Amino acid sequence: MSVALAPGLIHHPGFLDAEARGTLAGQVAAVLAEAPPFTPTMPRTGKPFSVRMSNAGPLGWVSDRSGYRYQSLHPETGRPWPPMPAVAFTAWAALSGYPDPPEACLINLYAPGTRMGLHQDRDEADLAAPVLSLSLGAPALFRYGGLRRGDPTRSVRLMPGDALVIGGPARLIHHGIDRIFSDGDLLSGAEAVLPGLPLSGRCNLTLRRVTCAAVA
Ligand code: MD6
Ligand code: FE
Repeated sequence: MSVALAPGLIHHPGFLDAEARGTLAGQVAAVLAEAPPFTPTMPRTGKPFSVRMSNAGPLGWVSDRSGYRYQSLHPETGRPWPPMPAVAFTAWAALSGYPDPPEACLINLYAPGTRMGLHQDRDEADLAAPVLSLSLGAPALFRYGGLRRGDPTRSVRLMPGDALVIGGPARLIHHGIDRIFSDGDLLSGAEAVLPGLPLSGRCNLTLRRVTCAAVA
């Protein structure tokens, strides 16, 4: 079952069942053991994000005083990012509608009370590919708007196991996370603690194509 929230913005509630969520959580824990979460900082100001991050796959998204970019090495360990979780890779094949495999898997870790401000994902050279998001752990309130920052917004609750595809005419919409629901919120299906991960709260994976395929 899937729901078009807007043209190009497709929500797949419960895409990962409990078994797949458990497998993915274990695969994410293995990535984090090799590529520990880091705290990105804002370009120019150096203000820390409240969300911690890591990456898997050939390229990882990082942010520091010099800007946002993709790079092949962890900013603190200097080692390559680990391979992408297999469950995430399979989800891309099923949902992206894109012929080539993802190049980057950004892992966002939200402790209770953290949020992510309204932003666009536009650091990728290939905007023909969608971004695929997979959610684990605590539910979150996802806000989405339009191509202009001031456009009206709506919100949808992302539950553990939900997939969200942002592509086509929605590829550059503004979006963010307003709220992580905690233990006290008593939502059915909530998993307040992520098994195997060094954090309670929420984990979101976003899979992306970064580079444009070479023109033959
Ligand atoms: C999050 N997601 O769900 C933040 N970006 O934690 C994103 O920023 C996002 O869900 C691009 C495409 C899908 C997303
Ligand atoms: Fe985003």
